Amino acid sequence: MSEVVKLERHDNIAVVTVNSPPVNALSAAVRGGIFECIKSAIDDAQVQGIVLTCAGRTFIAGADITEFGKPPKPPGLAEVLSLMESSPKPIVAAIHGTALGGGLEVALACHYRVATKDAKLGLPEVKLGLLPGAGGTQRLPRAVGPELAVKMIVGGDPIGADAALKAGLIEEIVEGPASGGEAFARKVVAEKRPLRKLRDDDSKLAAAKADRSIFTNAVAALTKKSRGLEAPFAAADAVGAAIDLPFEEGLKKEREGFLKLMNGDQSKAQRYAFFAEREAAKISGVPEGTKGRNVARVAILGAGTMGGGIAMSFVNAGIPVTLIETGEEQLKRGMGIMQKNYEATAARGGIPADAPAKRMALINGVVGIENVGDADLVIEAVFETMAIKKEVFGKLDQYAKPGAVLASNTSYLNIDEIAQSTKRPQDVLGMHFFSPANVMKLCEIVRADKTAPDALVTAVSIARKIAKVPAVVGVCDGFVGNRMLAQRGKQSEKLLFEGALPQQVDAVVTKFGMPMGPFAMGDLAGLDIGWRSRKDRGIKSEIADALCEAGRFGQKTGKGYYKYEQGSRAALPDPEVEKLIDETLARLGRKKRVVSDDEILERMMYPMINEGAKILAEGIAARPSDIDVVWLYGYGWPIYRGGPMFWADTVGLKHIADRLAFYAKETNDPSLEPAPLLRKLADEGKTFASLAAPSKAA
Ligand code: 3H9
Repeated sequence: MSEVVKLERHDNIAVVTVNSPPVNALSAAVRGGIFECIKSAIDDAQVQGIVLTCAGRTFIAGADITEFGKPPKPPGLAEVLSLMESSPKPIVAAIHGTALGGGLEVALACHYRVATKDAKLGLPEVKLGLLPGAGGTQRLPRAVGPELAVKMIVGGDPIGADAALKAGLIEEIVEGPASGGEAFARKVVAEKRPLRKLRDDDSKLAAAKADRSIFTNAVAALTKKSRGLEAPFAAADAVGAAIDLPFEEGLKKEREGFLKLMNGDQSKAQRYAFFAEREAAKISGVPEGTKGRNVARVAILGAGTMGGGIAMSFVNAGIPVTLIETGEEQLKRGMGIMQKNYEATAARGGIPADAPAKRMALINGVVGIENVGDADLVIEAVFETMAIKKEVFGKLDQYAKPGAVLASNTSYLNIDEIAQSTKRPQDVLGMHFFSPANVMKLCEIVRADKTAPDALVTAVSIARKIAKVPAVVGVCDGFVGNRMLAQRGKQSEKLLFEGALPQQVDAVVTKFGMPMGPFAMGDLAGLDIGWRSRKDRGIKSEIADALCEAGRFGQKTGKGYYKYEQGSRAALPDPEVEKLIDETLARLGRKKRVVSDDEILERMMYPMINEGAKILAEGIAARPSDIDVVWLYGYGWPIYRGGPMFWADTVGLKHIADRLAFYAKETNDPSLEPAPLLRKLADEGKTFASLAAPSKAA
C-alpha cells in the first residue's frame, strides 16, 4: 500500500489519510495513493461512506509545484478526481489548515465538505501564473456561484471556513477534521443522502447565464490591477466557460488554458519567485539548528513615517510595541497618523470596525529612550546620519535588556560602524523596511561583521511572523536594493543629457512592468532631498539642480519632472521641463540625439544587473534569487519577470555583457564595463542560476 496515503476502516466508514509533509502536496505518490485507497474503499463491500482527510499541519495545499514543467507521472489528478466524483459511495472531504489549489479541487470532487473553524479554502493558482487545472474553474462556480468563484479564482485569495459555510462550499464546521469528517459521513449514510456531484448541479449558474454582467463585472473589478499578467484573464475565461459550456467542454477549455500557462514564461517566473521567497528565509552560513531568541515585545525608536509604519506592521501581527519619541509633540503626531490610517482602512472595510482601537491599544507610546528596557527587539528609525545613529546605539547599550536584538532601519549606513558604539556588537544588525512600511513586504536583514547567528535568525523569523519577506544582505552602501537602484538613477539622469525626456524614460520602465519610472519616483520622494545632499557634498547635477532652483521639488510642490494638478498624483508631462532641459543642455554645449526605447530599457536594466553581479561576487547577497526577492517585494519588479537576475538569464548574459561594454565605450562611462563575474558567466555560456543550488522550480 501507499507510503503517503493510508486507508483504515472504522465499521462501515473508510478513512483515507494523506500524510506527506510538509504540506501534503499532490505529488505522483500522493495522487497514486489516493487513487488506490479510494478504489479499495469503493470495492470493499463493508464500506458505505468514505472520508478523505490529512495528517500534519494542513489539508492538501495544492499540486506539487516542483513537478511542473517535468514529464507528467501517472495517475493524473483528473483521473483521480473522476474516480472520486463517480464513486457510488459518498465521499466527505474533512479539511483543516489550507485546502488550496489542487487540494480544494480534490475536495470539490468529493460529495460533501466539512472544515475546521480556522481552515482556509482557495484557488491561488493565478499567483503562480496559472489557473486551476483540475476542474476548479468548473466546480467552484457550481458550488458558490460565479461571483465569489471569480473572486477566489481570478483574485486568488482564499476564504475562511465561516465564509465557506455561508457560500455553501462546506456543509459544516467541525472540531477535529478526522473525527468531524467521520461523524458527518455517518450522518450522510444514516440519512441516505443523495450523492452531491457538483458537475451535475448547474443551479448556481442560472443567474449569470441569464445576466452575464454578473460575471463580467466581477471580472472587471478583479483584473483592474492585473496589468501585464496573463493568468487572471485566462482564469476568467475558464470561469466564463463554466457558465457558457457543458461541464465536460468547460473542463477541456480549462485544461487547455492551464497547459498553455504552465508552459509559458510568466508562470515559470512566478513559480521561481515562489521558491525564491522561501529560499531567502534560509540563512546561509548559520549553523544548522540555530534557534532564534524569543520576541514578546518590540520597541521602536521614532514615530515618524517609517517608525509608525514599522510599529503598525508589528501590531497587525498582534505583537505589542513600545513606540518611543524624543518629545510629546512628535509622539502625539505619530500616534495620530497611525490612528487615522487604521480608521481609513476600517472605513474602507479593509479591517473590522473594532480593529483600530484594538491595534492602537497594543502600542504604548512613550517619551525617552530609557523606556526600551522591556523590549526583546529594538528597531531604531531615527534621523539618517551616522552621528545620530551612533549616539542612539550608545544609549541603547545602556538601557536595552541583555540579549535584546538591536536593529537599525538605516537604508544605506554602515552597520559595522553603528555596532561599534555598543559593547554588544553581536546583537546589532539592520532591519531595512521599505516605505510605506505597513504595506511594503520586503525587509532587508543586514548582517554585520559581528552579528550573532541567533540574532540573525531572530530577525528573519520575526520578519516572517509580521508577514514580511526577509532577505539577508551584507553591509555596503545602499545594501542590495538601493545600491542597484543607484545605478539606474545614474543612467536615467545621463539619458536626459543625451536627449531623452523624463516621460519617455518613465514610459519605457512602466511598460516593462515596474509600477513607476525613475522620474515619477523622484517626484514622489521629493527632489529637494537629493539637491540638499548634493549641495552638502559639493556635487552638481545640472538638470535636477535647475528644477529645484525653480522651486520644483516634486509632488509636494505640484511640480517636479512633471506637473500635478491640485490634489492629483497623476504625473503630467510639462513643456516647461522640456524647455528647462533644452536650456541647460544649450548652456552646457550638449547636443541632443534621438534615444530609442530599446536603448533606454537596456540602460535602465543592464547596469542594475551588472551591480547585482558585483553584489554576488562580494557576497553581499548569498544567492541570485535573494536579489530577485529584494526587487520583487521592495521595488515592485513585475512578478511575471521573476526578478532582475532571473530576467537577465532569460535575456542571456552574453548579450547583456556585450551591450554594457558597448555603452561603456559609446557613452564614455567606465562604470558600465561588465563586472568580472558577469563577463565570466557570459564567456562560459552560463547563467546566474548556475551559481545557486538547483532551483525546485527548474
Ligand atoms: C495547483 O494546485 C494546480 C492545480 O490546480 C492543477 C493540477 C493539475 N508544492 O510556504 P511554506 C513547500 S498549483 C510543492 O514555507 P507556510 C515550500 O516550498 C498549487 N512544495 O509554509 C516549503 O518547502 P521548504 C496551488 C510546496 O506554512 C514548505 O512546503 N497551491 C508547495 O508558511 C513549506 O511551505 C498553492 O499555490 C506545493 N504546492 O505556508 C499553495 N506548497 O520547507 C502554495 C508549499 O523546503 N503554498 N511547498 O522551503 C502555500 O501557499 C504555502 O506553502 C502554505 C503554507 C500556505 C500552504
